[in-house]
Amino acid sequence: MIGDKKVLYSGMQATGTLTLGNYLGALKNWVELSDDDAYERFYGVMDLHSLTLRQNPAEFRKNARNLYALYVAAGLDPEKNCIYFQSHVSAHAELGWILDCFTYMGELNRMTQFKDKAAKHADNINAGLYTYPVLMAADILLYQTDVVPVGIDQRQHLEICRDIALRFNNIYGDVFTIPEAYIGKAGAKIMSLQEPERKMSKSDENANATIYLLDDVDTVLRKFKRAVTDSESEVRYDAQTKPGISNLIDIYGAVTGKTREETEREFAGKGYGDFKLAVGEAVAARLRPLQKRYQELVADKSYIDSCIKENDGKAQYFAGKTLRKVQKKVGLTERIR
Ligand code: AQP
Repeated sequence: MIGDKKVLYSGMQATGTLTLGNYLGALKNWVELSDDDAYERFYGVMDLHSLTLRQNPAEFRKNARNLYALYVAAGLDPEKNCIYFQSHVSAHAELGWILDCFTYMGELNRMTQFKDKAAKHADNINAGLYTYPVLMAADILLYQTDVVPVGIDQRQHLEICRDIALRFNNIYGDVFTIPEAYIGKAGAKIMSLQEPERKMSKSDENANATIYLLDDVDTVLRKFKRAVTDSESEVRYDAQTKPGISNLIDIYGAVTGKTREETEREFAGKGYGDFKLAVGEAVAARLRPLQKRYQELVADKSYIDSCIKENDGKAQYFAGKTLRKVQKKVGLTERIR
């Protein structure tokens, strides 16, 4: 809590362009909560996390700023939501180290995302990739967060964050708020359009598998047209036997607000071609205003600069408060000012 408000915290890695999965699983929910005065809201551009993969410095810097602009373009007002760069608040790295010392290797060995990413990047299995969940715990705990809106794939990381916080509190008293995950009703796990058993991912090598938020209308329609389905022709939800069509039903539902049953009724007697076109059009219509606003924002460097400056200070203030408390609790020597 901050004052009488609950704290909401989330973020995304500043790697590549966001996908429809990132949008429906996380960003859309942030926007829906962004006018709710019951919450104090912090959203990080998680650039330190991105360093677990080797980055081209110039491209990386550009991607991180573009991600900031995308948050705003999607509807997060930077005057009401503290949007900031993780690397501008040194407390993240400092608390990350302290929490490393309260996390067991046995716990980290169980993290499925580490196993997946290590398999994908066998030539660069670095220590940062391994301790990623601890830095993520620091991100969340620094702000005394109550609620973390994320997609289902982050549930395990949130569990370890809670375990670390509870362990720390058991030793030192009530230092951290114990956060809860907020997983949206629709779109919590959007699957690849080409391999619907796998989640849609920024780093998928097959561009047809992923809808990027900045894809133009024709590209969106083409990718949905090519989406892998099954040999039947009935638009019916069954994640086991019809994962491709079920994923499209979920995407359609997340964008239009329709339930699975409503979608099945709407497309009863129609073929997959009609359905894929309708999903593509609904997604493209949702992305159009976001893309227009994004283009305006990237052209307005001074506006984004002023938001960064303002919000960095706010994040540093709240994060610094928690960090000082932790440093004192563990017995680090106080600074002489
Ligand atoms: N397919 C998805 N469906 C629903 N939610 C998703 N998220 C990611 N993919 C899906 C949610 O997006 C948020 C940001 O994730 P991140 O940037 O921290 O990285 P990630 O989870 O590793 O995302 P990607 O797109 O899959 O990147 P790569 O390819 O680098 O692994 C999180 O809330 C996540 O749940």
